[in-house]
Amino acid sequence: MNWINDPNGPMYYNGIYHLFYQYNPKGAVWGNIVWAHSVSKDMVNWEALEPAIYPSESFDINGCWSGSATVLPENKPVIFYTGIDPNQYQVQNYAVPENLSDPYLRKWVKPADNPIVAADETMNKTAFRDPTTAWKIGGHWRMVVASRRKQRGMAYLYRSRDFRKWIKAKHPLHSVPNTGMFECADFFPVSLSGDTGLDNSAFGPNKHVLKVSLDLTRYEYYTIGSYFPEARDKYVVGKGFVDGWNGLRFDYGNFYASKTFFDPSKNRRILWGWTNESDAAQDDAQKGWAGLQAIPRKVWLDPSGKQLLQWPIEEIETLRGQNVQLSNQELKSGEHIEVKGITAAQVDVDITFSIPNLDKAEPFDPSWTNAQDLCGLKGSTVQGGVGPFGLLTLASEKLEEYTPVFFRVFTGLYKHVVLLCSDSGSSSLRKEGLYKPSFAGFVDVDLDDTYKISLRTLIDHSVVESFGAGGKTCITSRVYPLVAVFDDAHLFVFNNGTETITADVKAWSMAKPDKMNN
Ligand code: DQQ
Repeated sequence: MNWINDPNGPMYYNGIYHLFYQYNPKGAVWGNIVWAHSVSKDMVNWEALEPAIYPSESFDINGCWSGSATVLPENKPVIFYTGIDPNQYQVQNYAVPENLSDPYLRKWVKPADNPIVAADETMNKTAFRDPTTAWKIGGHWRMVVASRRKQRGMAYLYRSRDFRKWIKAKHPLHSVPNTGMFECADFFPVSLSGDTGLDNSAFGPNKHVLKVSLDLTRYEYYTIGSYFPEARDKYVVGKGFVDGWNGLRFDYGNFYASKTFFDPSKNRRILWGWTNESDAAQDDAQKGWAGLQAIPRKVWLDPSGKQLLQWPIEEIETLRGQNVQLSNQELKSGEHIEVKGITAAQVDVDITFSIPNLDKAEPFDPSWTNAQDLCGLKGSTVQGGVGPFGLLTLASEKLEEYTPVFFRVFTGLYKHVVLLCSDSGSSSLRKEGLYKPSFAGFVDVDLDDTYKISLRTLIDHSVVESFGAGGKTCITSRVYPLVAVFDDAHLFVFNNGTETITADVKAWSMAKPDKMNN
């Protein structure tokens, strides 16, 4: 029930995954914010516990906002979070488990030396929040707090020797003009090769990622670069990365305030993100809940070094049931073919499309810099040469409603340009009260080498989460069909390009998760 937003303090501790999240115990709108708490052994089946952190002291009396967990080397977790004080100022607090031998860490205490960090006179006291997981290099711990200075996004850096007394570094870790407020900064190392994750304190031959959520545009972007802890403690964005609102995104759809953590049990880095509703506040009040956490994703560096890759955690496959396959399925121009025998409202689909001939791809106009605008212009029914081809998810039998997830291939100056769209324009017959954007992102693949491209989509009633080209471009959409629900939802593969495409489709009905111990 009720409202949830940002994932907070994800961590793994003694065999249990913990996820906290911003939660309103009193309704399905944002407000009265506490840290709700859920625990799991596999990040699929969860047990909801009592809220772990809620307003109780002067330093958080007006709200317990977002933050992160750090598991100290002696295996002791500490939470950092933002408290809203009696002046509505944002201060950074810490909390520790009351009893380390409680396997669920239900109760958290806020030591008396809180707050540990407050904005000084040069800073914006009402725009200073969301402390990161801390990392230690040499004798010093570090953490970042997100902020702004006028319209410059700021990632302030703090250092501590004892984890209690935190001092602001002379220079911020990073700052960017004209982005507006940074929220929920996340800073972490990635291995140069392979998909193994690194602990936040790992330092060596690796790269670092800085992600910020932009309050103004309500989406996030990340850059990959180098971190120099010994040289002014600076993060330097790598060559070729766009450092601003037009940068690379974890997700080109409805996905915000995300946060990663290192999972030492499987040596991987996991990404959590909040998916807001796209219906109206009165709909949320009526259904009694709003917001969800997207399926956790493993994240690592693409071998090219030019971007990250993401993939739904392997544990999600434990929900797979009935499986159907279409092998080498030809899709001629204008065809749509149903994937029958699965529960199309709750399904995991994995497809590889083969493109026999790229010659007929439409020319790419270099003025098309905005993927979402391009998808709005060239929707799933606008015939192209190579594509649009892909999936019609949550479709009614006669296609009065459908959410297409599809590729379109263009001929660019040097190589083919690939667009992935998740278009909610036709997702619902409902005319009013829904936000129906045509989310899209470009996919950095070399089709000229492979003539193949893959698409994995996880569908769950109102959620469509898509991973293009092995997790290079990801898009999450929220849609609210009226007809294509439960057993009346269908799944099709389609091709509206002039060129024939073939598809290898695997689809699995997905079961509902259970409580943690069942
Ligand atoms: N949500 C929290 C803030 C954060 C924002 C408040 C991002 O701490 O900046 O609920 O969605």
